[in-house]
Amino acid sequence: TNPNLEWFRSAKFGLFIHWGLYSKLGGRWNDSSYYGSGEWIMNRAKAPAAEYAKVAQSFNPTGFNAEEWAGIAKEAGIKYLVITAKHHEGFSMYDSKVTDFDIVDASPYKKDPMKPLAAACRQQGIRFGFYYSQFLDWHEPNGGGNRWDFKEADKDYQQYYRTKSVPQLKELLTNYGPLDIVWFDMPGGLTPAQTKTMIDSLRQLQPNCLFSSRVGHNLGDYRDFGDSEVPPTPISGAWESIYTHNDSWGYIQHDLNFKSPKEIIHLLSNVASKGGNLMLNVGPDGNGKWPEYSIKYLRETGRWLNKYGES
Ligand code: JFZ
Repeated sequence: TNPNLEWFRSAKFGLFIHWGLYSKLGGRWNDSSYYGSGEWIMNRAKAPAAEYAKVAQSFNPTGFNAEEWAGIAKEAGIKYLVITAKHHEGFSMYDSKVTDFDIVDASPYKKDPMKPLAAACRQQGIRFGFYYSQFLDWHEPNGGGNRWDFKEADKDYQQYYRTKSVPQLKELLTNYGPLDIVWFDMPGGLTPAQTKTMIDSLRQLQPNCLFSSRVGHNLGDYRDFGDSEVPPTPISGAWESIYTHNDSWGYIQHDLNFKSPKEIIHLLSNVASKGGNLMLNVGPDGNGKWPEYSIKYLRETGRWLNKYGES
């Protein structure tokens, strides 16, 4: 068995964070409002890439406070945190030299929030990782998924991997200290052999970092179940269930359907009893603040775990 998995197998509770330009939109594009999967709004509205990119010009999350985020996670009993470095919209939430479509170059915020967040997590003893959408990228002509601006027949996926995806993954695996997880999502455009070559080159940078199963072709280190899915019986091997706190991964202003502390604890014990980890998602808003109920309910979950949990 893989010794890198040791910490993961006893972690039980992780925090997922979806944060990007969609967080600023909060489920609204022009005059339409959307419910669920707020991070998919560009696709659902078929927003032209050039129009959508303008959201960056007013994305200024001055309310972001890395110590506060890590502090709430710690209070909640969270053992690892995975945050979106780049979701399908294509916007890099960190300082990337590969593109200008990133938070430092394209937004008035001009700072890299991932640097202090990685540091604050380490300070709190919380393991840290990045979500990275390695294939879907609706901003790029050669990225996967955007067929409303770019013709499928014109796409060169290899070119996308070579010029954006792989160089960005290398940045993430180089500039943020030791990472515990790279959470890949929605594979595509590569053969098993090509995926293997990519993974091998990334593993060289950080041999101890775990890669999620959605890297594709069974080359990940642990198994992820589909969204909001818990297996019916105990499962051997390392695995994770992912759920979101309300009904969307990315922030939706009009979604207040948050799971109560009681529901979170039931979920945690259901998953833990079958040998897995629960990674619960929170969607901060465009100002960098978590929904009030996410803060409140996660803190209450932590209080319960302190009293009755084992760890
Ligand atoms: C993906 C993303 O498209 C989504 O926006 C979010 O980030 C989520 C965590 O991951 O959506 C998926 C991917 C895989 C499955 C379901 C939703 N699946 O395997 O069941």
